[in-house]
Amino acid sequence: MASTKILVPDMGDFKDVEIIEVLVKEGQQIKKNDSLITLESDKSSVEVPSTHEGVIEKINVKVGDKVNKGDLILSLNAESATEQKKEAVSKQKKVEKTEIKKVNPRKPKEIIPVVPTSQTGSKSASPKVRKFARELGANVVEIPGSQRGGRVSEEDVKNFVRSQVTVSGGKVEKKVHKEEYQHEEFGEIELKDIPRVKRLSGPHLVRSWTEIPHVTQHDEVDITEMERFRSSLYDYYTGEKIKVSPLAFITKALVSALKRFPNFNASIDTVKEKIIYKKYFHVGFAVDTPHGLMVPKIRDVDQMSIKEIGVALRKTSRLCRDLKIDKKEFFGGSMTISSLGGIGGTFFTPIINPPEVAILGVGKSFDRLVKIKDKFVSRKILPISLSYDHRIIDGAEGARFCVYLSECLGKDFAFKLAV
Ligand code: CAO
Repeated sequence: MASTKILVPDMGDFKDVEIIEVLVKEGQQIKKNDSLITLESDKSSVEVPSTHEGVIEKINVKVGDKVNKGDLILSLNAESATEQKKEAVSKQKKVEKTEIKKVNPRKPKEIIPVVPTSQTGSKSASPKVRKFARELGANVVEIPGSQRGGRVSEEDVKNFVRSQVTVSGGKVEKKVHKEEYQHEEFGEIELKDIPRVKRLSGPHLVRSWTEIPHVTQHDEVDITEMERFRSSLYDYYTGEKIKVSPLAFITKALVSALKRFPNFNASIDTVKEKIIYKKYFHVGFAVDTPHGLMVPKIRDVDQMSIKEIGVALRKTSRLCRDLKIDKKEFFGGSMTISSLGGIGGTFFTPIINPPEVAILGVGKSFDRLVKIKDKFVSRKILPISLSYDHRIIDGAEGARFCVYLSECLGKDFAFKLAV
């Protein structure tokens, strides 16, 4: 049996340094360079990495111990690591086989719908961030990281703490809601796991809703002429009707509005206190899938015809539903459209998809009798709901955006969208 001892390394001037965190457990399999403990002195805090791979047999230290160079941290068994690895690989293969059979015939790519968060127990964060989290009484493992690979930043710690507490009358209280009665006290219930896509998007939605001062403006757009044109489209050679979703026209109109109002195609850098203006037009759209809501982007929509947008919408939503979309396609958007028009309903309050600053909600169009020159005529009305970040867009600009969008989809749509 190969037992390896991991000792406290040479840390220069450090003497009697306190262990403030033990990051591993006995029986846990670790890789070379995995962090084992965090040491903290007056000057800084450092994580001590493992010099070997293996399964931890015994941990010889605990939080609060003071250590020096050469002290024993833990002992590892390198052989059982290899065995555990083999077992894990064969288990993983079995799981993959059954899951792939159930979901689709090809191995699905990693799907992260809105925000990249690590689902593993160990979280990556710098010692400085870990120290900061500890000082605020937060456990870094529970904090969703917004950086590459789910790494937790200082800003993430602040956001997490803000979302966990309420301050009233100068008193800080933890937000914990406990139901007074258990659900099963009222009848039969069934417990199910929250689907993975919903688990991942949940914290992102909470962050958006609690941190961004949302304003939602509702409007009605007269799309009679546009709808007449859309339903009259047919293939010149085959004579067959061409089906293009109203969403393709709306997307084209949105790009035109984004060009006119650059504040809507922007993001806020709260650290550097800057506004980032995007010169590209990548429109995100919410796709309802059996796995949960996904928001992929269609790139460079300004360079596409309405027909091409229609094709891209169909192709991208199919990729989402089949779990074949690439993770990167959920990032780097200008603005999002959430269309419930194919389902029903009128107005709603769409939640902004950060780092974007606005989202357009679209309801189902309906017929309405409108008085024009003393006569009642039937017109096709599209309900829209525009949510925007009030830190960067003010109400007047929101209203102007809606008016312009209405013009782009209104009776002169052909002229407006051709520009
Ligand atoms: N008014 C009236 N009819 C509309 C419409 C509207 N605003 N938008 C679409 N339709 C019609 C389409 O023309 C189509 O009619 P036909 O079958 O006669 O051609 C039908 O409704 C179905 O459209 P669709 O929804 O399948 O396709 P789409 O291109 O309009 O939308 C997509 C694509 C991916 C956005 C949609 O499938 C979807 O997933 N919508 C849900 C989005 C969602 O969940 N948003 C909420 C996010 S917040 O939780």
